[in-house]
Amino acid sequence: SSVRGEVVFSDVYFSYEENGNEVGDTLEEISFTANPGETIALVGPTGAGKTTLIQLLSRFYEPSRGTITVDGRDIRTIRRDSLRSQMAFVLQESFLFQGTIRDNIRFGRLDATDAEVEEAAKLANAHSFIVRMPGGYDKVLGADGGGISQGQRQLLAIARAILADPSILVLDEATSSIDTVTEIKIQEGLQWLMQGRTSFVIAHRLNTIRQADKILVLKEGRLIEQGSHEELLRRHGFYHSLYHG
Ligand code: DGT
Ligand code: MG
Repeated sequence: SSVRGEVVFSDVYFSYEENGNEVGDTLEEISFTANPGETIALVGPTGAGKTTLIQLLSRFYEPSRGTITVDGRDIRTIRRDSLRSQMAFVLQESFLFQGTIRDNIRFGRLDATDAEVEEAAKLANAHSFIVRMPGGYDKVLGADGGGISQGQRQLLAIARAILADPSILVLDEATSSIDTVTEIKIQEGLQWLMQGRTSFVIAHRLNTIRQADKILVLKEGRLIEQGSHEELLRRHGFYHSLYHG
């Protein structure tokens, strides 16, 4: 079908291992449904398990109990590369490799034409900064993305994700300062990118959280509350106390 990107966690547990020993449950009893196209905000204190939960979704780690399905299929039955090709990641430190800007964007879909790369860069609001740089799309980036700012890295990651056209998106919002103009460009690019895709956002900005279809509130590895911003405020629980400081 055309509607894709349903994600269901059913009673998922996970423990990190150290020297072959499990170190206690990092995630416990995690159950939720993300419907196709929804934006899911993950919130909770540092160490709550937000990043770990996302890593289970991409099979970077495997749950010790419970199941995760994508579009009805247990992800253990999906090859990792095939699973990951359904997903795109826009992280705080987005991954760039040594190569041209064009090739870094094209990493989203290796058979894309130059025209498709530039179209994606325009939709991501990255085109204008790229063409202003010496070399433009052919500028070679260092392995550390040298020569471009953190905000510009994110714009490139958004362009790459638009080109990849995944059904599931994972975003880790920046906490560090990005200049206002770049921040607006990032937000616009993300809005375009997130349309019609299931998006998991490790959210730091209040606006993102308020606009999410569903907020998952994690605390010490447990999903203690879930619902919309309004629903959670009405509960007067942990989210309410987070929100009101
Ligand atoms: P953040 O990014 O600081 O807001 O925190 P979260 O919510 O992303 O937390 P997460 O998933 O990184 O960590 C959850 C717990 O798991 C926390 O107690 C630290 C622990 N942990 C994270 N990564 C590892 C790892 O690679 N090995 C071990 N042994 N423990 C880890
Ligand atoms: Mg984290």
